[in-house]
Amino acid sequence: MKQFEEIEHNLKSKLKESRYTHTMGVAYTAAAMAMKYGISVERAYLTGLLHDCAKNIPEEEMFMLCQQHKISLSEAEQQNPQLIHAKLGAWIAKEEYRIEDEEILNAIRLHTTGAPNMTVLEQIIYIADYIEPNRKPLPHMDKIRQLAFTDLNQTMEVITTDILKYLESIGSPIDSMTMQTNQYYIQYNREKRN
Ligand code: DGI
Ligand code: FE
Ligand code: FE
Repeated sequence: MKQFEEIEHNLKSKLKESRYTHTMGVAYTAAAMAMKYGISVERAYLTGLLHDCAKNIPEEEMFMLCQQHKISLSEAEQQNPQLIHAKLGAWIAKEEYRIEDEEILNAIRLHTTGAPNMTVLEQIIYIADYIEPNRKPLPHMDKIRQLAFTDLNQTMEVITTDILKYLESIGSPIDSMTMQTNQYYIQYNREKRN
């Protein structure tokens, strides 16, 4: 998108090529989902662009930046530094990219673990991150991609359930927020059915 050319150019220099490709995939997928769910296409695209802006910062530097700027880290984040890019990304979006829209910053902050009761934009970014066309094929991806354009709350349940299964299978530490997100959407969808 023309108005975001400068950000795109900047991200291209900061991210690995495959990460930049993924980033563009998330931006366009989020834009398409915004059309379907009736929210701002520009905001969805911009959030997609920035969601992984901290992804290729070396681990030591991530820890240093968090300490410097008093960004507190959970147990799981300390054990698994890959999780930090979400929080740190929100900080960079604000300080370096001058984003002041709190919902955009929150969508970046929550894009890895999710959270209970997310807004439509937050859900779209979380889901677009998982389904964008450049993602390597994951279990029942075709179904999830269809569901993403049918029902956001159900998609949240399916994706978080798959992620938890995967993390358990590889014995990776699970952030309590990932757990809470899954439980929230299971409960939400159950109540809606009744
Ligand atoms: O940055 P991306 O690769 O585009 O995707 P992402 O931000 O969703 O994060 C990558 C990984 O984080 C993904 O494989 C799922 C994983 N993840 C989500 N919640 C947790 C988690 N990993 C751990 N260890 N613990 C979690 O609670
Ligand atoms: Fe990410
Ligand atoms: Fe991503």
